[in-house]
Amino acid sequence: MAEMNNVDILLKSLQCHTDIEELSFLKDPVEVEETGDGNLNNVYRVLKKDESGLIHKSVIVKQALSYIKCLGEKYPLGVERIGIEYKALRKFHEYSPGSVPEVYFYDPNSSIVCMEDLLGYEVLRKRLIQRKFDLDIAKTIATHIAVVHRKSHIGSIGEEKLKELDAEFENSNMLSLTEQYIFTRPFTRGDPTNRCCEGVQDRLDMVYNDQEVMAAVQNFKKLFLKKKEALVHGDLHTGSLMVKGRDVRMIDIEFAYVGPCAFDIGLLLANYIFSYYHHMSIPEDHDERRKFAQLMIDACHTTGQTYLSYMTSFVGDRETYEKNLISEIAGFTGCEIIRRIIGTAHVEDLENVPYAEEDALGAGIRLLNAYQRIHTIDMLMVIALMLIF
Ligand code: ADP
Ligand code: SR1
Ligand code: MG
Ligand code: MG
Ligand code: MG
Repeated sequence: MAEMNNVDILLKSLQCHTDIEELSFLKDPVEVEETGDGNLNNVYRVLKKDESGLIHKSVIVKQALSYIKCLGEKYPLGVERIGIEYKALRKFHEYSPGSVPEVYFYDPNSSIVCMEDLLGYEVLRKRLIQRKFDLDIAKTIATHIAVVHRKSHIGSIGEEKLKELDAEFENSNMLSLTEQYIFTRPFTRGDPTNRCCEGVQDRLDMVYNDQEVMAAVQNFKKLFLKKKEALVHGDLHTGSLMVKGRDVRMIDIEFAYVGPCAFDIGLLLANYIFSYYHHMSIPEDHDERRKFAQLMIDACHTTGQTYLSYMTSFVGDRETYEKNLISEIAGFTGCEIIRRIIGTAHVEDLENVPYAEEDALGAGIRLLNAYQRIHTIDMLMVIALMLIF
């Protein structure tokens, strides 16, 4: 059960919005459960049960804290991000209806956003660990994000409109969080927020002594900060996707900003690759796990194919666009892989699975060494996973 004081604040805020149909049940007594499992925010389910004890009505309340939750109060973080998440939920819905939960209201005083409860949906990362996935899901995810990118792309809306979008989604706190925790601290030897398992500890020189890797990270940090291409999700890993059957929703859009499209796709591919190493590293159910690992390779191909089919129709020189995009995707994939292993924010797929982090680290290093000559998803996967035919 959540802390009383805070719950009172949340409920007070909710009481002001019972005119919204989906929130009218809040006039009656309700229960509050904490359901957040992320690195940054508190997430609550506010619910009313029926006579048989089943949830009858519910909503999700996400509350921004003024510090980085997973690191503690000594690491401040502005709460304005929750306002960005509210705007992004509305914008993503406008561009791609049904791709995100419906959002009900935003209260800047209590730093909360209230949205549809995706009850019955499961976080994709958990499903991948349980081997519950098929390529239609990969296709839907790639389509959701492609539609958002396409509808906000400089190539389709022009420079002036993109500037307006850039101002609307000015998200400097979160940009500097990503700049720090993806592109800087993990690549700084001895940074106090870094952590890694013993096996990786022995391999850290492979990152820090590799001049190409270190130069590539600088290049991708710059690209992340400077390239204004489209409205991007900004944290599109498999913990930011919820799935029920074939239905998929993107959640956790507090990092949204106008940036490079390849950043979203790079994060997504890196997280499919984590699942690949997860299953390849577990000896039990060997054949089934190998099959599932192959499905993760296919998911990366499907993502690339589906995404490109939405994007290449309006970009002019298709070949050049595609080559550049995939090279950028390779670089961002490499950065995400490495930071999840030696930075502060790890992933459940790899942690505590013997050799998974050591092996996946190699994939990140190879991608950052080779990104300039990676122009197809096929090449990206061959280099990342050292596939030999
Ligand atoms: P954080 O920014 O802290 O990572 P998230 O937005 O990712 O927070 O939410 C954390 C968790 O809360 C999710 O992994 C999911 O389990 C749950 N959650 C978030 N939004 C919803 C929603 N709309 N419906 C159901 N569960 C949700
Ligand atoms: C301190 S880094 C925390 C991480 O969690 C968020 O979900 C983002 O991925 C961020 O990089
Ligand atoms: Mg999250
Ligand atoms: Mg090298
Ligand atoms: Mg988040």
